[in-house]
Amino acid sequence: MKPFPHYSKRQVDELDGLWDFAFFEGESLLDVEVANICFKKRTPVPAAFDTLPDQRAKRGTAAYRRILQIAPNSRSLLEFGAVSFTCRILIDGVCLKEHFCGYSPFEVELPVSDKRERELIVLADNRFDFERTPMHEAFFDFYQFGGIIRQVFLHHLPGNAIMDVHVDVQDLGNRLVKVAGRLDGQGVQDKEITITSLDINAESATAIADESGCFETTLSLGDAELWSPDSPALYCLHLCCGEDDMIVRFGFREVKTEGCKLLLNGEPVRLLGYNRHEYFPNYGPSTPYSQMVADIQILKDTGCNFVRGSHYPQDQHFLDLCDELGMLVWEEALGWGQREKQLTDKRFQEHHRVSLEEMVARSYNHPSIIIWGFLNEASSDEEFARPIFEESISYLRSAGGNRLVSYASMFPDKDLYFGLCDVVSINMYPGWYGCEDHPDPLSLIVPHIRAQIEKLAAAGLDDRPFLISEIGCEGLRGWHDEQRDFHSEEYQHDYLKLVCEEAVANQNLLGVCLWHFSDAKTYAGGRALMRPRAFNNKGTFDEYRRPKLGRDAVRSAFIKSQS
Ligand code: ADA
Repeated sequence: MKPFPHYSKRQVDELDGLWDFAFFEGESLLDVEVANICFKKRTPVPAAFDTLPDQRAKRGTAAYRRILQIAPNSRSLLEFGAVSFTCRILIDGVCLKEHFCGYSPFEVELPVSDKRERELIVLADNRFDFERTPMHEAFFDFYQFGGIIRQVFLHHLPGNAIMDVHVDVQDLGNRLVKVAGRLDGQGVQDKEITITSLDINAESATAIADESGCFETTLSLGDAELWSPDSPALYCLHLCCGEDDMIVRFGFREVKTEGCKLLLNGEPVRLLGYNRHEYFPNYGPSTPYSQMVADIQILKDTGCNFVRGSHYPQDQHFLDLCDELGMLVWEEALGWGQREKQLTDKRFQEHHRVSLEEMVARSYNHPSIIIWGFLNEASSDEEFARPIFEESISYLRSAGGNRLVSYASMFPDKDLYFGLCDVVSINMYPGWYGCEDHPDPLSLIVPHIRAQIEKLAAAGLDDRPFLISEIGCEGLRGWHDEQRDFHSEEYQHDYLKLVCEEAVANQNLLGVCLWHFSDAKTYAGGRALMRPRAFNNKGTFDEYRRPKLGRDAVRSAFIKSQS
């Protein structure tokens, strides 16, 4: 199944299935001699190769091969959902692309050939190597898997192909949308693109491509309903030009801030939800589609309207589901705790910039995404971070459509860039980290939240919404303790109860995004010292989505706030 956009004329092949495979343990993709690879094995795509028994937990370079059937002398393009960490894409032995962020979607156009059979080789290297892949670091508090972790599609393109279509709501009241895109190919100037609604009986619009192929027009869909979590109305537009077409899906909604409130379609909304890692046992980051649906059902059942895709761009299937089932989303680029070494490194800066562009390009039309984020818990308290923070914020503002911009900070008292954001977002762990000698750590939580609100007001930052972007504590499922001590389900229950009741009652908060939805695998070896089972156990659900005691506390606070 293909996530949106869809096509009815253009042929798009799903390349799911068994690919030829070889694995070079410990080796960099630079050291693998492609011409000499002996593809003795077969492996499934999509999947993280290091979740499979043959390579479980190994690091090195995986080589994948697949023969593509493409009509001779015709255009074609490969769409990759994500290849982790760093990869090379080769066609008929020639490297067409190197890609450096393991969670970002990207595309590669193939050179035209008179051959029908084309050999695709993908090299995916999951070793940590700052010099080559500075976006991925071993210190991130989540296990980073390798391989072709999301779906791959082969687009058979006509001479002129419709690309990069963005739909923007221009006038919510009149249900007016602007549709912009690009016709790619030779002699595109003056070509007509017709745009028709597939759901609403409205007049089609026509756009004319300029000399660079760009086109833009507006369309009014008079009877359309608004999109919201409670009523996630979606509409499809069919763009046609000659032999090519594209079906884009969008929703009518508007997000903005007014003082410390967030308004969705003019109505204030509180954000109540979870941070979620894309992780399920045995599949790692390649969560099955049905599990994504289950996760959204669980989130809704717990009274949530909001999910933060921590800490990387989400699978397009998950975002499609959030659009369809009605879940507000914070979508962020890959980042975790980067410091001076990374933030001032030219390669890191370049890869980060590309990953923001890839995220925005691919996720633009999802009405569910209301916040763009980036660089979770990076050094936002330091001047050396100014260029990357300023550039990222200004890029997301100008290119990101109708969305708010934020980042999750761990330096609330010294943060330098809050003033540039639409929403101030703070990760905090009162009553968990740093309270070793306190007799009653739970008593720290509510005062800490309230003090934070006062500090933001004193700094003049109460003119915009304040979101608790992370808060939580560990609870080991099945570990019960009469003393309700650390790591027990009881302590986690009491913790979440205090947090959620405060979050729904305190009018100075935009809401809370709990850390986190379900337990997820993290550091291996010695780095797992503070992480029993080598998992981040702060999930309200364990890795199989079995609820812990805290679920009821969250649910009753969140659901009460809806009534
Ligand atoms: C941070 C970080 C999370 C997780 C959390 C924790 O806030 O953003 O990814 O590591 O801490 O569990 O300590």
